[in-house]
Amino acid sequence: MGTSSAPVDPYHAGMGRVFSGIKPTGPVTLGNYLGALRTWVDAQDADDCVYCVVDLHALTVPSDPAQLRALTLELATVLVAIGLDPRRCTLFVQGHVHEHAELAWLMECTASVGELRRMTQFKEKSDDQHFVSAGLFTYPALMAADILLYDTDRVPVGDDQRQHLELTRDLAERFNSRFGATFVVPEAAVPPVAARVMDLQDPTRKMSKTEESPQGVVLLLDEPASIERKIRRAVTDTGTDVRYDPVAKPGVSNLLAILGAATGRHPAAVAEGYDRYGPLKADCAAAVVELLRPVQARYAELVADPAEVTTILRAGADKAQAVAGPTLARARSAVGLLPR
Ligand code: ATP
Ligand code: LTN
Repeated sequence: MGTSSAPVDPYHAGMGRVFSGIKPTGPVTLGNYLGALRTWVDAQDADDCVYCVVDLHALTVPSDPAQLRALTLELATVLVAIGLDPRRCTLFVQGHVHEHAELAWLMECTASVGELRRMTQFKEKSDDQHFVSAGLFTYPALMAADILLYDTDRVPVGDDQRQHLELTRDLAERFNSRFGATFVVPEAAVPPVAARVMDLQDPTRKMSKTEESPQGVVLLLDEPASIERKIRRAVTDTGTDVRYDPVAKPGVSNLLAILGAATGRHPAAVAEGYDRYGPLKADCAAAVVELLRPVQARYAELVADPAEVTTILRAGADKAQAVAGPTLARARSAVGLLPR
């Protein structure tokens, strides 16, 4: 349970609350799956989980309306295909629950320009762009709102989101100390293995769904032959020895981390079984293909009947709003907004 004495909503009683989100900015990658989504599925058994397709976040970078709609539905379908079960979690689209945008404003007024400027994701995504939206800059305030609306204890994310989680905690604590206990202060939950899956063509860069590097990025819905080809052609390092050393051997270590995550072993232990790159690549490709096979089969069933996912999202938005509404009301009242 959370660390503050904020009131707890009825869905939450007796269980920890888990919340996380993913942007509909492109096709889901193996990095998204191993670093975050797989842990979302596992958390459903023990905790009260709320998961969100964060479409408002996707608007922070230039996006095409028809494509955004299609990607949002496709992403929700993938989330059901990986095993998010609407009977055991709440799955919804951020833009369906207006409380997110509204609490984001209170968070923007809690955050300082200085702390937003220090966010490395903002620096990376704004570098070399001719148009940088104000939304890209205030993005972490919206992310904080997403999390705080649900009295969240734990946020399963990849390693790249640690800094945003630290900021979320700072904002919650600052708000609570200024206005009285309102929010639960959440913690990041980053997996021990594959928290940062790297690009197969440039293992010094994070594998990312918006990267223009099709050969370096394994997509969840890639055909088996394509997965095998991408992994076989992965850039490896000088020398021929196989050992887990992300600094000296980033390419090989990335493959060891992927194979380890796919087979439930530590990458250093995986390395002991190999003395050449070829067999490591072959086993890594085979393990990824097997890992994704059931997800792809379920996805094929679900796309045949899009109404099923739409229905899940509608019910999810209702459930989410039943929690978010009272939290927003608490925050509005705490800062002194006059009731209507
Ligand atoms: P974009 O390229 O648009 O920034 P992204 O894939 O980096 O997209 P999200 O879609 O919002 O970002 O990420 C969803 C989750 O996947 C987050 O928890 C993030 O930390 C995790 N994640 C993203 N990329 C990786 C990666 N390469 N390795 C591990 N986890 C990742
Ligand atoms: N900022 C995250 C996506 C995101 C998120 C969230 C993650 C938006 N809101 C709430 C966890 C909880 C990203 O860029 N990957």
